[in-house]
Amino acid sequence: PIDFSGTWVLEKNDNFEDYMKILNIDLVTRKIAIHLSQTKVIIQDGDKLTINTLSTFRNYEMSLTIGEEFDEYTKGLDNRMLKRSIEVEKCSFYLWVGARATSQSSVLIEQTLVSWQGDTLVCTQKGEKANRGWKHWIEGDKLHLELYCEDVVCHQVFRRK
Ligand code: RET
Repeated sequence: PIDFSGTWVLEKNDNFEDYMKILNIDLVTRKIAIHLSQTKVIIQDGDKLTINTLSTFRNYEMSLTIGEEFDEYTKGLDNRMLKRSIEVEKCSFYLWVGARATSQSSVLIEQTLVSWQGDTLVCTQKGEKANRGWKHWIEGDKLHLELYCEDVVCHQVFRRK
């Protein structure tokens, strides 16, 4: 399969505001996040994938195995908890407390799966929000990321650093 590894700098970010809104991200965070320069650092090693979304304000890191369902806790984004099985069960108490500390609402359980669809990496985030997920693909020398939730689509384009 295609190798997404590398450092990628955001150069286009269509509809990010609506995407954050549909995830119920608060106004202050949205106002900051919309102007951020974002850099994705991707390490792809066989079916292991680490995706780091870096900014001067906050980072978001995700480590996963392609084809294996896992819990995702979207800490610092919409703070939804995406339930994982065995491994994370051990520290689920801490995740739980962390989630409660940052959010007044109850903790929501979602499950995330990333898999290949041809040369596109497709992620589904099952949980409270319908039709939530993202897709990564490469076109020419650009990395594309489509983030979607319900009827909102955000399209990001990155160039290699
Ligand atoms: C930032 C800054 C703080 C506020 C928000 C952010 C959004 C991050 C997102 C990351 C998505 C990452 C994915 C990676 C897959 O390749 C930039 C951390 C809301 C939406 C889907």
